[in-house]
Amino acid sequence: MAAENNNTLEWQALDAKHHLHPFTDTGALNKKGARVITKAEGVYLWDSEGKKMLDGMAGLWCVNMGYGRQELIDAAYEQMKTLPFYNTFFQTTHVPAAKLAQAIAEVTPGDLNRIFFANSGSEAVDTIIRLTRTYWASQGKPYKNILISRENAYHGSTVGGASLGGMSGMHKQGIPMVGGIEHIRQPYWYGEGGDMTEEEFGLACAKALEERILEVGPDNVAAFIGEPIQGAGGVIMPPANYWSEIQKICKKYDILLAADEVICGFGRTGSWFGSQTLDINPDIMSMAKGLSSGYLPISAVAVGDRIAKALDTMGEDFNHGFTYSGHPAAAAVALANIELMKKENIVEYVANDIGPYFQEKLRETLQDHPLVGHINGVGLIAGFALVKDKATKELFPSDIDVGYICREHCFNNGLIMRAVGSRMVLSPPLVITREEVDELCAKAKQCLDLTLESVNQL
Ligand code: PXG
Repeated sequence: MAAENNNTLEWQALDAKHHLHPFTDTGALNKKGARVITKAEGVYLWDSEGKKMLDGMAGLWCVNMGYGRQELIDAAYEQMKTLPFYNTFFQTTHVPAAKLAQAIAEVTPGDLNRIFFANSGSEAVDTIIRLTRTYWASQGKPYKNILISRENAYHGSTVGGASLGGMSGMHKQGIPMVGGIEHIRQPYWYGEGGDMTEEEFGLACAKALEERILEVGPDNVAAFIGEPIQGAGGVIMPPANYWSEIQKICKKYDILLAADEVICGFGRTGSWFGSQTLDINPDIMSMAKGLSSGYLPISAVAVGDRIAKALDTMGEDFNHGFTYSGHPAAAAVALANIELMKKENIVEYVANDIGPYFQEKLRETLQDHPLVGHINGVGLIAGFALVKDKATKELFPSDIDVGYICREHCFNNGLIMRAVGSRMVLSPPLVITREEVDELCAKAKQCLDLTLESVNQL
């Protein structure tokens, strides 16, 4: 990168010297220099070289209302002037936390009306681990403490979240992980369905839950947890019958159902929560990211009557919480974000207008591309595999990192599209317009062409 009239090289040098990045091979990054992002507006980002990029990932699946929203900026400023911090321990509350809890309860499905605050998706997931185990202990069943999750699930990066998630690369670096966690197969039909129909595969994946429950003993299983649609795993849409089967099994063995809505929540799928789009009735739900459109860190866990009543009657403290649980400035921003979503009817816009437009345009532009396997998604979340052979679904050999090649072409041509192995994923801000969707799809097509050229030259 040439940097004659700005400070890119200086910033990159500082970064290389002192900043350790998440999920990064630091040695490789520092040889190259990190891309320095300096400003953002609407659905666009700019780097320190003045390069403009369409942000097809809404930051990291979170800037749902887009960049530069004055309402959110003002909410943080005003709250910081009035009360920048107070805690919610020791029988204390403050107005933003109380109001935000109510606002969340109003949009969550079913009886999920009681809200616990944390600061990140990972902390919310850790809270689910502790809450579900505490629930069963309060019912006189402390042994009912196993959580069942799925391979290739992402539930965060704390020790609890990484253990619960099903990412083998993360488990490898955290041994020994938290105990009492089991993983079953993921419902990835395109990649793992073999000769089965989608329906048969959906049944088989749900059956895997029942088999595991019986293996470890139903009396030992506290909860099953899943993302309604797996996000970081590559946007894996489960077969249509999957969740209804999973719910039947949870009911049959009296196992709590936890939905991790950190990515699917707050309009992403065309409902307030992915659970509503996929017809899931969870007992407990984690949320983060879109809750504040990423402007400030905040997350929450919503619980239904069953768990709430147990906490109310436990007769002792639930010994869990964070200094910044319900942080006033973050809560004020999240509250303003929910108000803004309502004022702009953003959930309806995703459900009835821009979501269907995006899904259709994506298929129209990319489905016939020689590299593109089946495209899946709903609302403003989508993903597709990059394949060597469309007919056989054959993938590229592991020494060709086709996802990385594609991502680099995207960066260089003004589009942020994330690679998950050989799957490409998209999750643009919910405020994206039709013209911007057209631009996103045209750029994606151009970058797939460049990727094909690159792999053909290898
Ligand atoms: N649950 C789910 C479903 C998530 O997607 C978390 C929990 C953890 O949230 P925090 O706020 O602790 O990061 C997530 C986060 C990626 C990527 O590369 C995805 C996430 C985080 C970082 C990177 O796709 N999802």
